[in-house]
Amino acid sequence: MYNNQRFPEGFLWGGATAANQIEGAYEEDNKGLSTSDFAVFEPNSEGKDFTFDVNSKQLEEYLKGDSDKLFPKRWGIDFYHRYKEDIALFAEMGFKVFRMSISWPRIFPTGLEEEPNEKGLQFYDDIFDELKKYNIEPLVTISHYEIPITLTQKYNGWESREMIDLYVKFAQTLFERYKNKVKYWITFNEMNMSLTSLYTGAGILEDKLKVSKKQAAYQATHHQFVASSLAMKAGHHIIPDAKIGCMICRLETYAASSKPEDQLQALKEDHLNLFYPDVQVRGEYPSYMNRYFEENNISIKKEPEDDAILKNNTADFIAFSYYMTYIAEDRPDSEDISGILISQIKNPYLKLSQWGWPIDPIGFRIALNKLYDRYQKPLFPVENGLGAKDILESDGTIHDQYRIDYLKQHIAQMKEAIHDGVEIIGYTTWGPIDLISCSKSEISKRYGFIYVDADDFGKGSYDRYKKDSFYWYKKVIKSNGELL
Ligand code: BGP
Repeated sequence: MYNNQRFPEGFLWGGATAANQIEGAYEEDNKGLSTSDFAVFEPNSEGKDFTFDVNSKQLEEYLKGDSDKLFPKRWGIDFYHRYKEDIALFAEMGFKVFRMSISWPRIFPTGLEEEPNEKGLQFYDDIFDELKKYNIEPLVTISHYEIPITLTQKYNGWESREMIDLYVKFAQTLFERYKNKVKYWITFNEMNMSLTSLYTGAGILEDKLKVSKKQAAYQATHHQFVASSLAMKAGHHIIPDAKIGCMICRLETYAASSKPEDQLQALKEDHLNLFYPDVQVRGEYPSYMNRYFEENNISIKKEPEDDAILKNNTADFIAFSYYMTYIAEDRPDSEDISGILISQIKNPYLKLSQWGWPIDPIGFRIALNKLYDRYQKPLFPVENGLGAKDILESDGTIHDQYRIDYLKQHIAQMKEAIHDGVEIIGYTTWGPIDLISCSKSEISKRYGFIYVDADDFGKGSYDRYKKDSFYWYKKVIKSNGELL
C-alpha cells in the first residue's frame, strides 16, 4: 500500500562534522600536519567567500612557524579531549547517526609510512565504542577536505596520480580496523568543490601548476574518482554489508528566466554538478562532458584500466550537502559560475543568511526529487543547516529560533519529498555542535544545537551549552519527524 507520508522506521537522524573542524590536538599522539592546519582565519574578512586557500609562499612561511597568523583548525573545539561529553549530548538528543571524518595524517602522519599510527587508530576506536554505547551509528567520511601536508609538498596533492595508491592504503587500513564497527562510509566529501578551491578539495597549490586551474581540478577529480572506486571495491570486499556512498555539494540551479538561453545555461551548469554522481553511480564519464572538455581545453589523462575500475565499482548511495540554490543566466562569463561558492545573481524570492547564503527549503525538495529521478538510488542528505551568530545569555541559554525555523522548513520539505516517492536513508544537520567554519576558519558562524564557549581567536572556556534548538531537535527525533 502506498504510505510514504511519514519518515520511514529506522530513519537515521543525526548530525555531521569533519575531523579538521572539531578535533584540535593537531600535533598530539604523533599526528602529522594536515593541509587544513594551514587554513588561516582572517579577522574582518566579511564579503570574501572563501579564505581557505594557501599558496606556496604562504605555506613556506607558515611551516617555518614564525607566522603571526591564526590557524583555528589546529584547535577546533577540542573534540579530541571532550568527545565523551559531546557524544553524550548527541545521545541526549536521540541521535541515530553521527557523521564524522577521519584525519588522514592522524593515521598516516605523512601519508607515506608503511605502518599506520596506532594511537590515531585507537582514538577512532574509542569514538566508535562511545557511539556504540548509545546505539549511534557512525557514518565515516574517509577524506574530508584534508590530506597530509607532506603529500602537498611532495606531489602537489591530487594533481598527482601517486595519490591514488596512498589513499587506497589509507582507506583499506580503516576498513580492516573498523570492519565490525562502521557500516556507512563516504569516500570523499563534496568532490565538486575542488573547482572552488583546489587547496581545500585536492591539496593543490595553485601557483605551482603548469596547467590551467580547470585542467588541474578535473585531472585531480579523475584521480579521486579512481581512488574512490578502488576504495569501494576494497570496502565491499572487507565489509560485505558496507554501504559506501559518493558525495557532492548539490548546487540546485534555477534558470534566471524562461528565456531559452537561460534554460540552456541552467542545464549546462546542472551537468557540471551532476557530472560527479554520474561517474560514480553510472560508472562512466557522461558524454556531455566531452564537449565541455574540448571547449575548455581540458584533456583527462586516463590509464587503460581506469574505465573498468569506474564501471565495476559504483556508489551504494548518494550523499550530498544542501545549503542553497543558484541562478543560471546566459551571459559572457557564465561558464565560470561552476567555480564559485554563492550565486552571483540574487533570487528576489529568497532571504539570505547572515553570511549571504540564500535560504530555500523548497529547493531542497527539488534537489531530492531530481537526484532520485536521475539515479533511483537511496539518498542521504548529510549536510544542511544555518550558520548564524548566536548570543549566550547570562543564564546560559541561547535562543536560536531562527535556526529552528530554518531546519523545520527544510525537514518539512524532506517529508514532502518522501511523499513524492524519494528514498532517503537519513538526515544529518551540519555542525550539531558549533565548529570551525570550513570556508572562513571562524567559530562565530555557528551551526550547532550545542553552543561552544569560544571565540574566533581561540579564547574561551570551551564549555558546552544547550541552545533552544537542542530541545527542539530532540523532539523531532523522538517523534520521527512528526513534531516539527
Ligand atoms: C561544506 C563542507 C563543510 C562545512 C559546510 C559549511 O561545504 O563540507 O565542511 O563547513 O560546508 O560551510 P562553512 O563552514 O564555510 O559555513
